[in-house]
Amino acid sequence: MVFPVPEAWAERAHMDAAGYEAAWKRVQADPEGFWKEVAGRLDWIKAPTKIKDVSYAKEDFHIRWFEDGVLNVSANCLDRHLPTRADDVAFIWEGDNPAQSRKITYREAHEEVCRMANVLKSRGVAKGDRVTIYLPMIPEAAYAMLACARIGAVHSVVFGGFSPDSLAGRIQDCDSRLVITADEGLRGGKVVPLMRNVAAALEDCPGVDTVLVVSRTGADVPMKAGRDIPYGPERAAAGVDCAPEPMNAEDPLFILYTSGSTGKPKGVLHTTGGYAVWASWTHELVFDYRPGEIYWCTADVGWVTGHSYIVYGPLANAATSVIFEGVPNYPTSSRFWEVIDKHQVEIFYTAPTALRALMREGEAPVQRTSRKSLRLLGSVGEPINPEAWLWYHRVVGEGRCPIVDTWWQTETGACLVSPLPGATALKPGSATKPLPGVYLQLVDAEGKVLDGATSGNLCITDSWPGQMRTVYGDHQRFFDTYFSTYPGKYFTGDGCRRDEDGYYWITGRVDDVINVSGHRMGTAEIESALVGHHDVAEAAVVGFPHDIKGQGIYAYVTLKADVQPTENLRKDLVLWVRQEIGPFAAPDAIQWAPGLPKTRSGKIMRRILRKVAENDLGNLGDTSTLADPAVVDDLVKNRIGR
Ligand code: 6R9
Repeated sequence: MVFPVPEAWAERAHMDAAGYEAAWKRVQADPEGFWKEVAGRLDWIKAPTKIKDVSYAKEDFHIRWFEDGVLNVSANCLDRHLPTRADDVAFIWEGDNPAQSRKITYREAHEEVCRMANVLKSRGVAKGDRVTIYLPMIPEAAYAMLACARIGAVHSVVFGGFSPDSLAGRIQDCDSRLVITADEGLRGGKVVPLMRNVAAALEDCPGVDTVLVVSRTGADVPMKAGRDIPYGPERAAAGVDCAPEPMNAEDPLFILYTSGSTGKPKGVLHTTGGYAVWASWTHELVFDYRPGEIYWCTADVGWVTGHSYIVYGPLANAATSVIFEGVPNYPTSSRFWEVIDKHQVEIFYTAPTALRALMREGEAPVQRTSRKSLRLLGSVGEPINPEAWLWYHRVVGEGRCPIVDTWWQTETGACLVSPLPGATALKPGSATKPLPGVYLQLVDAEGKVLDGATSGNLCITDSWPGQMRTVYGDHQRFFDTYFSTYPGKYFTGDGCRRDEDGYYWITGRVDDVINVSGHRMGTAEIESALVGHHDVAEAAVVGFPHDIKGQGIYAYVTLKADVQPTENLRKDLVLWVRQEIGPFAAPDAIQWAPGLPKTRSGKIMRRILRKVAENDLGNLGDTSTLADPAVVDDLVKNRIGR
């Protein structure tokens, strides 16, 4: 099934089909000239003359873009729009409670960012310092990011759903001295005890000397004298101007922690010039954005999608960007569509998991709204199944809105593979084609390059400006994780099919990363939480297909010898993981496993565990190399059916 480019889109688009072909030709013929021109979309204090300097080779590994350029990202997102667009709306904030919403102009956003930047400076934050941001979806979250960018501090936003332990680990890893949080958050009518979590986290973070506490609910939360400072009075006393710090293109902009297949989360580090160019260019191309259009990305700023497509990309393009505090099904499952009508949203960008959950409620909650303002729909975070795609297209978009299914990662900074609404015919479930200058390759397990219509592991053979530059504090881990599996290439960790038309279909992770409701998690993290419980001897976690979440979490748990498996213990373990990592990491199924299938060298055979969890029992493969093949029979017999 193919949906051709609507004529009206081809006519208005920044890049139509011919433009896409032409851009590919130019970037191949003259990459330096091409990227120099793309970089020209930003305001540079000193324009770059050195454009690209990259080697993926082990001996000479480095990635540098625009390296002699100087700019400030906050000035690009705010100051440069003031002469002509000061009264345009930068943010529309829609509260969890539908009665609360607010518009913030570029003039106001600039002032708020300057105030917060001045508060940070007055508290001793200097260029290069790390600041941890643990805020709900309120405008202050965007102000905090931009305030850091303004003074050259490196922000690390931690999603408000993370537990005190997870927060503490992230604060320690990047050595933040200052944390910005709120008294409480509000989501789906429930309170999120942010300040309480921070206080608990800081028991293990002696390096933090200052916590700025934004008032969201006004609740009376415990404040430690000398350390915890209400932001309100500081803001009121701060100056409304703060000169943006000139930053080198390769100076760090932010760190964002993400899960990998092994060990603790990695601090993905993005730098200033390349990231800003990539977020802004892709936001304009993929959403065919023009200033004045109302644009809503439903992500949380705690994830990369919120960084690139709520804050940096849209603001660099003088967009009106909606910040939504709530959830799709509160107060009712019409909420998304009501917000679209209320603010006349034209471009709407969300995750397949939300669509699948809303689909389950039927068409009525959608049909009672108008949605006439919508022109373009987007999807991100996980593969979108054709059924959900078609529902999104037919019911939400009433058949008139193209869908951009955007594939990318925290590591890639912003979109790499996506349709362009005026250029690309759509196939439901396919992220379609790479953006100009993104060189995809499929390889087999041995690294052999696969041509034509085929399936394989997705690699990228050359750099793009928005590529991450290092794992904070562990450059070796950066190389080992992404560039050592297939030497000379960036390995994405995703499996992918390419069809006869050269369209790409991402099939999901091929490593031990699972994607649960668009939340990316390492199975190792959940295992280590489980093993931290005093009754657990060993645990292995795998994903299984889940109708709404995309993937669910299936945990095999071996208890200590003297512990009885009970229903209470099962509940206790679910609660334990929620507390250790966050509610989104709670296992969907826990199977008591007297033994785990291991090779004679002691390696857990996850392939078998995955098959059992998927109920693909006819297909367990060779179990003869197991130390004790009998454990498999027990696993199959006691499998949790869902
Ligand atoms: C932006 C973001 C990255 C992983 C990625 C892939 C999956 C994201 C997708 C998609 C299929 C899409 N993913 N977008 N899979 N189609 N359109 O989600 O970043 O949280 O780092 O996750 O998400 O598996 O490798 P991140």
